[in-house]
Amino acid sequence: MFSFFKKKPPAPPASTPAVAASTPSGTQDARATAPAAEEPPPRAGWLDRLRVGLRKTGSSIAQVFTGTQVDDALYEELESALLLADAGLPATEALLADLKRRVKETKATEPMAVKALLIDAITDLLKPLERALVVGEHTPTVMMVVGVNGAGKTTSIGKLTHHLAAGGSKVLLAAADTFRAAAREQLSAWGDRNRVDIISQQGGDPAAVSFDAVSAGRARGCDIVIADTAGRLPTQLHLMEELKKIRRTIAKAQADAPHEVLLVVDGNTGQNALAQVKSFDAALQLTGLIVTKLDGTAKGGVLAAIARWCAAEQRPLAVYFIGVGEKLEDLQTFDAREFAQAMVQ
Ligand SMILES: Nc1nc2c(ncn2[C@@H]2O[C@H](COP(=O)(O)OP(=O)(O)OP(=O)(O)O)[C@@H](O)[C@H]2O)c(=O)[nH]1
Ligand SMILES: [Mg+2]
Repeated sequence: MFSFFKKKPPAPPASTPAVAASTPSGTQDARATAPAAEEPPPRAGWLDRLRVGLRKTGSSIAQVFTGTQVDDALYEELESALLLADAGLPATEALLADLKRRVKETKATEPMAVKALLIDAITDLLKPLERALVVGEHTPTVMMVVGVNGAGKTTSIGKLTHHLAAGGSKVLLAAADTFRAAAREQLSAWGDRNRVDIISQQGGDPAAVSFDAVSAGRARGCDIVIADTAGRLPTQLHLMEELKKIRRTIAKAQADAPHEVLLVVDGNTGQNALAQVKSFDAALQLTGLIVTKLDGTAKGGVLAAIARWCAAEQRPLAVYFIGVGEKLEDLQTFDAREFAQAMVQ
């Protein structure tokens, strides 16, 4: 069973080996050490929504296995279905090679058996992305949330804040999208729903707001500070430069922060999502992702593309959460096998 996030005590002094935040969250050991992890939200309804969301991809991949033969035609159809699902060429090629190896090893001859092996192959590809968000190691844990306009940053922060507050964490939000009044109001609305404080400043400098929020978070003994940033700026300003400045300024308020730089990507944007991962990572050294809108027309394969890129580039990014709707409970932890099953159906 999944915890929504993992609570850890503060990191031990430098002399003892630190319990790495990168400890694989999937291990029993790691999960067992989460003392006050919140009761996880029900997953069944969520999985159905993900299945429905990915149905287009799922049914077209499932279609490949409805025949009676495992032959070249089947592999060709699968290649097309994966490419259509936004998996991209490198991930598609890697999955096909891995699948053929598994088929050979198990001597599978039935298409349905090959379909099960494909689920295994996709699961293994996606597994490195599956990691719980760690909170509690730093006081406060500082997160910076970035992403293009409309990706779902503010909504995801609202949902995440709800879960963190419900789990007993004291959260402070920084409205670092200072250019639009609506952005502050939107974040405030989520803040009110969750009874958390917000630092905002109309028309102020986003980096200054972030600095104030981290300083206030330290002074007030907050567990978590989350900075919501803009996805688009007035044209004369360069988004990446502004975000880099926020990152640098946060580090001035707390030396080891931000502890998490989360990119929110819209699951419907296909291969463009991978392009966003690359450019935001190059500018900001991401730690993880939240993939939203997987309840819509998303095809899901882009997670395979991202996983493949992370492996090739040795960038151990996590997919901490996925969004499957607009309601509070529609943010869920990412489970590689569940996702692979929903993709293939
Ligand atoms: N269906 C669905 N809609 C979502 C999801 N996440 C966010 N949205 C919707 O996407 C729209 C944009 O979300 P925001 O949270 O405002 O996006 P943002 O990244 O903060 O946008 P900017 O601040 O303009 O850069 C809103 O209408 C949200 O309700 C999701 O998982 N599923
Ligand atoms: Mg926003």
